[in-house]
Amino acid sequence: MARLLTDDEVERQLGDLPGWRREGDALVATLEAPDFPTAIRLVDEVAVEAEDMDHHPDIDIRWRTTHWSLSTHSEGGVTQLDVELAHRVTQAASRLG
Ligand code: HBI
Repeated sequence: MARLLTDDEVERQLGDLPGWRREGDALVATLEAPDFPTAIRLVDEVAVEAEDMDHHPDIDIRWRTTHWSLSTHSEGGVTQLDVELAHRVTQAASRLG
């Protein structure tokens, strides 16, 4: 089971995650897609990765804008699972353009 990361560990790993920040017990990011179908494709791609990880994001979808909040609910904060999922969201977004 993933353990809670210390504040320093989170800050250090956010250095490799441009566009992401710590907000309370979650890592958050707001991403802009070129259009609504691309925003939905991003959510769809991440859904497959999240299911594979058995670790799921909270997503707010508004037209081309998706807001992502990643937290390990069972631990009540940020774990390495959230960092890994943030990388996968970022990679999927860069693949989709
Ligand atoms: N996803 N973000 C997130 N946080 C969790 O604590 C979590 C999850 N997906 C599944 C899950 N916990 C558990 O139900 C399974 O790991 C058993």
